[in-house]
This record gives sequence, C-alpha cells and structure tokens, in this order.
Amino acid sequence: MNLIEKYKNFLPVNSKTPIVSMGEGFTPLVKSRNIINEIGCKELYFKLEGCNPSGSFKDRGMVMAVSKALEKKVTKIICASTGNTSASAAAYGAYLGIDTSVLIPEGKIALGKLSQAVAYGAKIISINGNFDEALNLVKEISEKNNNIELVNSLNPNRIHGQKTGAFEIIDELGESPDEMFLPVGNAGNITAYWSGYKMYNDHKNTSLPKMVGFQAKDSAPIVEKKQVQNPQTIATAIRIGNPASWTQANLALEESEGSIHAIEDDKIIEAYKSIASMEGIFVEPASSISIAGLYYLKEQKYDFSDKIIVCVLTGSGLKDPEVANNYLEFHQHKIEPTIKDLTQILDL
Ligand code: AN7
Repeated sequence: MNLIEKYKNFLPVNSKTPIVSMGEGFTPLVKSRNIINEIGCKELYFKLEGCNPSGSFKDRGMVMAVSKALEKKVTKIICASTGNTSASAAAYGAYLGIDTSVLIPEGKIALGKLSQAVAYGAKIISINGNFDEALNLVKEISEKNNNIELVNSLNPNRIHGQKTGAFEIIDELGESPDEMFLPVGNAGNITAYWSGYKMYNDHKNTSLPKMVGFQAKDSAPIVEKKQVQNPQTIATAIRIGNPASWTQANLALEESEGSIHAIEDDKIIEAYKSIASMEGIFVEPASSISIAGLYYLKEQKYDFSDKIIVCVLTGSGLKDPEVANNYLEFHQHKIEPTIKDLTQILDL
C-alpha cells in the first residue's frame, strides 16, 4: 500500500505530484498488556513508528516532502538533524536519486542514525554546535538558494505527511483516543498530529484528543517558556533548545486543552527499560519519554481510569546502541556446550 495514495484527499497532492513510496506508514498499533495494569487507564496503545523504512516517524513527512520536491524538479535536499531526520532524508534521497546533505551536531547523534546516513550515501556535515545552530544554517542556505529544498519540519509538506499518523490511529480505533502522548523536540510532530486530528474531525466528526507532550528536563524550552541555550539530555533526538514549531505546539496544547511536561533523564531510561521488558517493544530513549510520562502523570495523581491513551513510539531502539550498551545490564550465562550444562541452566 502507498501512504500518500491512501490519504491523498487530505494531502497536498495534485495531478503533477509524483506519488512515491518506500512502504512508510501503516505501522502497528499495539495494545498494552502489562504497563496498562500499572497505569490503570481504560485502554492503552503504542503506535510503533520504528517500523517505518528508516526506523522512525520522520518517513511519513519525508515521503511527502520529497514528492513535492520532485514535483518542483528540485535536485538537492538538505536538513539539520538530531539524527532521525537525516537518516530519513538520506534514505529517500538514495531511493529517488536526490543529492542529500545533512547537518548534524558533532558527537551528539546516535550511532545507528549516523550509520544510516553514511550507508545511504548522504553528504554529512558535522558542525561544532548544536541542532538549533544547524537548523539556522540550513534555513538560511535554503532561503538563499532555490535549487536546494529544506526538508526539516519547517517545510509544510513534512507536517502534511506526518498527519497520516493521526488518520491511521482513528481508522484503526474507529474514533480519536482521549489522550495522545508524544515526545516533543522541534515540535513538528505534535503540530502534525493535532492538524491531522482536526482535519479528520472536520470531515468525519471523529472528536479530538488532548495532546500531551513531553520534553527532557534540561531540554524543555516549551515547558519552561524560554529558549534553552545549551540543551542536554540522554535522549539526543530531542536535544533541542529552540523548537521551530514552538508557536504551533502551543496552539495544539491550548486548543486541545492538553499539557506538556518535563521528564528527568533517569526516568526516561527507566521507561526505556520498562517498555522493552514489559511489552517487548524496543524504542530509542526519546520515544520512551511518553511511557515515562505515563508514570509521571500517574505519580501526580492524574486520573486515567476512563481514558483511551495512545503513545506514539517515534523511533526504534536499534537506533541507539550506545545507550543500550551504557544503560542495560548484559546478564549472560556462560556454559560449556553440553546438554548437561544446558539442562542445569534451564532448570529442567
Ligand atoms: C525519535 O531528527 O528533530 O518534536 O532532527 O527523532 O517533531 O521534533 C528528531 C526528533 C521524537 C521529536 N522522537 O519530534 C531530528 C529530530 C524521535 C525523534 C522527536 C524526534 P519533533
């Protein structure tokens, strides 16, 4: 199936738009079996965006952005990235033969994401600065040069594509959830989901969820209502101090009567372990912040009992082997290759 084709009536598609696909979207919505019992909500689902072709939700937006770039006959794309946008842009660039350049903050992107950009063959430009500085650079260069298309979420086509996540959730549940939990970095995704929910509600009367966002404690400009000069967090994907879609995120929070919260890194890591060991879902730290958020709000005595909640799990755990290495305890039983030893270790 083709994501843009399926939802073309809700997307900026015309007869000249080349509708391409690498199989993005149509990601599983998995029902919680165990964490739900600790949280005590009515229903809890996880949207597994790590199942997209490059392993994150970015592909939904990227496929729309590159389709529109092809329509305009642009031959080069560029983005700044904390990792996933660069992996996604590089993948679609390779697929479609578009020259792709990515600006990344040196030493601050997860190894899996960097490996992807290398493997797909993008031009990798690492800057001695953070994501926010990289974004300013690519914004300026793409404003000055018509032949290079910016594919960060400042590009409205990225937001259009990412709306499809909301459409899929409603199509599967038959209604909107009560609450939509998601990590917030550059704030494109919260903007996109809210716009998708509103669009479906306008057309199909599917009701609207509260948008509930989470930022890492030392990278929480929206929560603190001020720019963070030197953002820090183990969740490098959301190490962002001046989100591009800040205004739209505030609007989504306000219109949906939602909320946004700051979560400590050690809680992010706890949740990173819980979602894997309790539900069999391995996600990267930025994605586990929604799970940490469930526990955080429960601790704040938030009443979830009649709520249907969906957590968007934005990226695969395989993206960040270094965090796995540093924070998981690798218990192994070493035995001689004999049935006797194996029988003993298996308690048979
Ligand atoms: C796994 O790749 O900003 O709030 O440059 O990789 O829409 O930015 C990634 C962000 C959440 C935050 N989860 O989404 C980038 C980048 C994961 C992410 C976010 C990101 P936005």
